[in-house]
Amino acid sequence: MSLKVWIDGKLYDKEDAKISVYDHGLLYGDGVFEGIRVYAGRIFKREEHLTRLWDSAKTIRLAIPYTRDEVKAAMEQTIKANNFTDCYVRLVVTRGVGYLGLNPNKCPRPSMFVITDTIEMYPREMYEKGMAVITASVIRNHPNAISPRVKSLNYLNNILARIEAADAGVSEAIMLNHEGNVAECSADNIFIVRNGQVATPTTTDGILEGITRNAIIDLCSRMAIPCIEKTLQRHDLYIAEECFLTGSAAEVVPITKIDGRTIGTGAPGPITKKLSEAFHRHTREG
Ligand code: PXG
Repeated sequence: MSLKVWIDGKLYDKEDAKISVYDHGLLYGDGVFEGIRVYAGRIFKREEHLTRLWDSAKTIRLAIPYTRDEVKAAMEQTIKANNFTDCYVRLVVTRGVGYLGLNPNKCPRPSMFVITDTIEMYPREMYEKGMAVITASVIRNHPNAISPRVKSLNYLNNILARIEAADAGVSEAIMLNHEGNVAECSADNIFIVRNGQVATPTTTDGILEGITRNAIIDLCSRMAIPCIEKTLQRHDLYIAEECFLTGSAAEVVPITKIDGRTIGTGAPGPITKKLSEAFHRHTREG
């Protein structure tokens, strides 16, 4: 049976799930998206993801042509049609079909689609042994251009950072912001640990405010692990005792090498392990 994809109210077989070459999402990257996980049949942090989708759309002046309840129903319908209990959900809203030329007013109706599928970001081994990363030369979006807080359909800076990572023989790249401070990775937020304190860049340091990031901050508070949001420089990364990445797809990934420097002992650290285990428990609680 073919995978079913929801496009504007109808389910299509994956092979037939197509959008127009005149859609401005494709022509100009004019649109927004969300990447969500389903654990044991429950859509993890559903409300947070929907809020971020609507916030992203608001900033790019895109009116989502469905209510929140309709989008929830579309997700449920697509997950059910594919018999998934654990999967990844991609919500995409584009400006819709228009003409050549930027003018968004010539796109009468935004398009929306929902893909449910499996996703594996990094090999299993990296979760156990840790991952090496580099810092990329390409920076995260300037906050006065399209804000990095918007999950837009233009990920070119992030993709260029990933190409730099691949050239260096590693799986991920840390991106700095326009001031040269640490922002985040291509599709994950970053945390460090030093002297028992967890730290992550602030939401104004040029990052997407990750939902997994926020879950980790909450877990730290519940577990009485000190955690602060503060501006970090590359030096802070190099001298960290532990480092890890967080994201809906990646979950919690230990980082053991940055730009050739071994982090801590070179193995995933105790606080990283504790938080990763707590996160996995949390995904099953809802
Ligand atoms: N930063 C960026 C730039 C992201 O794109 C995150 C941080 C982590 O945010 P969440 O809310 O997921 O904790 C993201 C998320 C994909 C994919 O298919 C990408 C993301 C999430 C899920 C899937 O590449 N990016």
